[in-house]
Amino acid sequence: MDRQKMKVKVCLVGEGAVGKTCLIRRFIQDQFDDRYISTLGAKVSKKEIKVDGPSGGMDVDMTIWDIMGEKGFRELLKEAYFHGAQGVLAVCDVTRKETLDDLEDWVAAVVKVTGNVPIEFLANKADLKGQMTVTKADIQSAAEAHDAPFLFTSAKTGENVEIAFAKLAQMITQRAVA
Ligand code: G3D
Ligand code: MG
Repeated sequence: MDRQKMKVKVCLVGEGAVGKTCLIRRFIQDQFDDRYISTLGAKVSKKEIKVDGPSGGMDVDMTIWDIMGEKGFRELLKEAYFHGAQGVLAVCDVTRKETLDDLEDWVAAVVKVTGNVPIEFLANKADLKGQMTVTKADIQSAAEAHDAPFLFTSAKTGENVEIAFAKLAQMITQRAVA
C-alpha cells in the first residue's frame, strides 16, 4: 500500500531570542536543506517526518519558516510569512515572562492571516531551571485560551524538541483527514 504523503507549512512565532532558530536547528539536525529569503527576512527549512495515524503512517514534508529580524518585522511581511501556514509553534522563553505575554499579539497576528489552524505553545529554555519565571500554570492558561497544547522544551538539551514538531504535524494531519 502506498503511504500517504502530505506537505505542510509551519511557522514559529515569538519575541527575539526566545530560541526559535535554535529549536529549528535542533530539530533539523543534519538532514537539512534551507535557504534564506532575504527579501522576506525569513529562513525556510525542510524536514520529512513520519506521523502515525489511525489509517497507517503518513509521510509529512514539513516546511518550517523562521523569522529573522523580529524587531523590524513589518506588517507587510507578516502576510507573506504567515500565508498558507497550517500550524504554528508559539515560543516563549521561560526566563522572561513578558515573552509569554507577547505571544498573545503574535498568535493574533497569525490567526488573522491563516484562520483557525493548530497552535502549540512552547516554553523554551527549560534547562535554565533556576531562572524560570514562567510557571506551568502560566503556560497552561495561555495555551488553553487557544485550545492548544503546550510543552516545556530546551533547544540546548533537546528536551521535547522532536516531540513538539511531531505533535504539531500530527495535529495538522488529523485535521486534514477529519
Ligand atoms: P530566536 O531565533 O528566537 O531569536 P535564538 O532565538 O534561537 O537565536 O536563540 C537566542 C539565544 O538563546 C541564543 O543565545 C541561544 O543559544 C539561546 N537559546 C536558545 N534556546 C535555548 C535553550 O533551550 N536553552 C538555553 N539555555 N539557551 C537557549 P546567544 O547567547 O547565542 O544569543
Ligand atoms: Mg532567530
